[in-house]
Amino acid sequence: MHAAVVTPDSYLNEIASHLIVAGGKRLRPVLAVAGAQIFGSVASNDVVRGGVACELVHLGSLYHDDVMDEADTRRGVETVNAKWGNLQAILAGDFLLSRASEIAASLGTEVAGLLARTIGWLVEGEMEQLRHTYDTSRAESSYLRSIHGKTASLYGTAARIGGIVAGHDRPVVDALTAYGNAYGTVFQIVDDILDITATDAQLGKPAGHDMVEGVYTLPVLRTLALDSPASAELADLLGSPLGAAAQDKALAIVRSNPGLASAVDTAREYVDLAEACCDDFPDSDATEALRAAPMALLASVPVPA
Ligand code: GRG
Repeated sequence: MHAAVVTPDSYLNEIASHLIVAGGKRLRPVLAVAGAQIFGSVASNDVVRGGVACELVHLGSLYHDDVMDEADTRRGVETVNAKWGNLQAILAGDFLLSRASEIAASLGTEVAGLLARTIGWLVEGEMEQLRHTYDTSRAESSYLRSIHGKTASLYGTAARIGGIVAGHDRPVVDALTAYGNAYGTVFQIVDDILDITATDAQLGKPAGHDMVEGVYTLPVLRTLALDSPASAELADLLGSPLGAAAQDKALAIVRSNPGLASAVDTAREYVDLAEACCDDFPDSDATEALRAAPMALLASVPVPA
C-alpha cells in the first residue's frame, strides 16, 4: 500500500498515505487473497497487488466521502479534509484512484475494465443515496441498489479479482463474485443496524448519525413501513434535519420496534446466500474462513439474530 502511493512530491506523499498509516481493516484485500487461496495454494504477488488496487479505490472513496460528509475523524485520526482541507482531500482521493487504475492495468484488461466499472458503481450507489436524502417514502429497492453500488460491488470485485488473477475457472470466479456481493451486503446492513443500536462510544460518533443526515437505512425504512402509531410518529419526526431531542426520540422508536429485527433477518438472508456460494468452492482453510466471515459480521449486532 505504501509503495503504491509514493511520488516525488513529499506533500502529496504525506496526504495520500495519511489513512494508510492510520490502518483500517483491509477487508477488501483479504477477500482477494482468500478468494485466490481456495484451492489451497498461496496467493501470488499479483493477487496481492489486485487486493491493493481494491483497497486504494476504497481509500479514494473514503477521502471523497469525508469531504461530502464534512467528517472530522476516520480510522481514529483526523480526516484529510479536516487536517489539510477539502481541495487537498479531493485531489489526493483522485490520486489514489489513479494509482489503483495503474496497478489494475498491469494485471490485464479484464481486471482494469472491472475496476473502472466498479468505481462507476460506487458513484452510482452514492448518487442513489444522495437523491433520496430526507425521503421518508424511499423505496427499499433504492436502499438495496445504493448499498450494492456503494459497498457490496467493491467486495464482489475484490473477490473476483482474486479469482481471475489466480486463474480459477469461470464458474468459480462467478461464485466468488456472488460471495463478495453477498458479504458486502451483510457488511453494509450490519453497519446500518449498528448506527442505530450501538452506543456513541462504540461508534466513535453519535448513534443515529445516518438518520440525522437524512440517510434512511433498512431498519428505519422497515420501521416506517410498520403501519402503526410508532411508524406514524417516526414519519412525523423524519423528513428534515433532526434536533437533539427529536434524534433521541427517533432512535428510541427504531430501537424498540420490530423493524430492527426485520432488518437483522434480511442481513441473515444475505449471510445464507454468501455461505451457499462457498458450497461451490473446494475444501480448504481459505474456504472455511470465507464461510465463517459473513456470520461473524452479523454476530456483532447486539439484538437477537
Ligand atoms: C471516488 C471511488 C470514488 C467514489 C466516489 C464518495 C463515494 C463516491 C463513494 C463512497 C462510498 C462509501 C463511503 C461507502 C461506504 C464504504 C464503507 C463500508 C466504509 C467503511 O469500510 P470499512 O469498515 O473501513 O471497511 P476501514 O477503515 O476498515 O477500511
